Amino acid sequence: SQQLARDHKPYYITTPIFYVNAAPHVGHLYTLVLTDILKRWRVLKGETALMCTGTDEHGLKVQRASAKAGMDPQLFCDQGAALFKELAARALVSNDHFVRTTDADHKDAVAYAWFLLQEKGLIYIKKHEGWYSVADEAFYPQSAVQPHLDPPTGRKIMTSVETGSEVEWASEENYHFRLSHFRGPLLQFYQENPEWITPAHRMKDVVQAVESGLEDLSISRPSERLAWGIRVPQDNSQTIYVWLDALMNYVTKAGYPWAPGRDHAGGWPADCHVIGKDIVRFHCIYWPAFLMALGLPLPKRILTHAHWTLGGSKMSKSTGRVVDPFLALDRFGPDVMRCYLAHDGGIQDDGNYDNVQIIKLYNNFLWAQVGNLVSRITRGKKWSVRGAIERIGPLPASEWAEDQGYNFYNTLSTFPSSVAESLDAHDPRRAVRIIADLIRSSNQYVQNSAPWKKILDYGPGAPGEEVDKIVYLAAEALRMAGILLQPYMPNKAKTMLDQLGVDDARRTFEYCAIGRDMHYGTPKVELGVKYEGALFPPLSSEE
Ligand code: ME8
Repeated sequence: SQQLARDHKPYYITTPIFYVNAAPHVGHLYTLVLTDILKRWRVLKGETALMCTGTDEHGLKVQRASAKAGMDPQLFCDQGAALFKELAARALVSNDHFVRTTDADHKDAVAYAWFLLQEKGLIYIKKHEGWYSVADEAFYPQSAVQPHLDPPTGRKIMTSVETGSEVEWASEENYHFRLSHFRGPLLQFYQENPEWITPAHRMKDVVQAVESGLEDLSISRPSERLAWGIRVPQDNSQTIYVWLDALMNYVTKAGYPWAPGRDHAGGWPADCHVIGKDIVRFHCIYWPAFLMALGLPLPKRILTHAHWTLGGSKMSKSTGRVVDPFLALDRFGPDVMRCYLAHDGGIQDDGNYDNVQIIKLYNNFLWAQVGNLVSRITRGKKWSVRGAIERIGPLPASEWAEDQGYNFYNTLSTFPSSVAESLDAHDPRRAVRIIADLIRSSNQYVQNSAPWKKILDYGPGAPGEEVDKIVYLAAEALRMAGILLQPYMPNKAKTMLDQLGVDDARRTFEYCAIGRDMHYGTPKVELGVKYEGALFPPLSSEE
């Protein structure tokens, strides 16, 4: 099995680790859900997949938040981490790891990396002067800041041009990383891997930033300013920069520093880092440079998504314009929320969060389309899915050529591969829209072929071949859509497949083709499994 672990690296996907300075909001939930959908997609395809999420607990931002709360920083972080853990669980996120930067194994990994960078002569001490943003936990050069009048207080402050957050002047001695050494190797890497960043247009800004020159990076702060963090090994007067500390989380749970021969077992290199577009610089410039410096392979893909806005401006903890994800999960349930976030959330462009749109998606798609088709097909009194399968069996494509269902048959046969293509291209939004379209076409097909008008009474449950064929195709559409909806709505898709009587062992992507499963059709309810009402009951009038 050790040989196996070496040869078959598991698929490894990550979210950013979230700051614990404030409670989670819907933006964090979105990243968690996107990442989980992509992980579950790999599992659906029969791969071994690992997902890591967690919390970023060090740095000035958290230090100040805990002081403001009048709490011991570790207790403050314990509370924050518990909230993010709970969020993941409530949203049915199947993360395998939850990494905290205050974990002992993480601190060891960071200390080891520091030691290695020092050994390689890539760290040196120098006086640093510049602007620091606590909100962004980043240094900015003079050219990247501007004066700003803070309207609520009337104070004149300096802010970052890029993010608008306040910066403060820092003049201190600290350790620097020779980031400038990596300009050439980074540019070469981008050139050889033009699809490394998804969507592709975000690659351009990165290349431009690196081309315009890279300054060495300050990677520590004096401990009297930043006490809450990992101390520089053998120099207690300095604390490691929170982003160097945080980025290392991705290798910590993959087992870094790994024993020789065990490097693949934990999943490194990551197959995909999912991040928001706000932290591209850290993941697409600093992180690959650190990894090159450490002699580690680079992640294979950085999926950068756009933001959720609320009434037009970015949902963000620092502005307080946020939607509480726990309330949203309570109100709509995890499956509906996951579906909404994937369907309306932006990868390319920002999406605006709106309860009215959630209700529309529910009414127009989940209730009117999915729920309706499931109940039409599985609860039809004059036919049965099982009966249709038994009587007509796996009809080859040629059998449909003369049939009115021919077009729909063709749509249905190409549908799984187009969903797969989108998910392989890290586009859960496009994939769920393809599934929604297919369900709509299925309802249309049933509506147009009106099986209820074609019933020939051949005795109980034998409505005639024409009806059997319609029921069979519609059931196949539901079965395949149900299989593909599992990454999006794990619980609802399960109920849907239960209602169709699909065997638990036949719910992987392998079975997602017409005629691949001839065993289903006896709803589990007939086997004694009870349901609580409809799959998607109508919303109460209040909604
Ligand atoms: O940046 N819309 O943590 P963070 C969509 N600790 N996604 C959003 C969002 C919004 N309005 N707001 C936040 C950090 N996010 C660092 C990361 S990783 C080594 C360290 C999501 O708590 C998005 O994924 O500020 C964004 O990148 C992340 O939350 C930032 O979370």
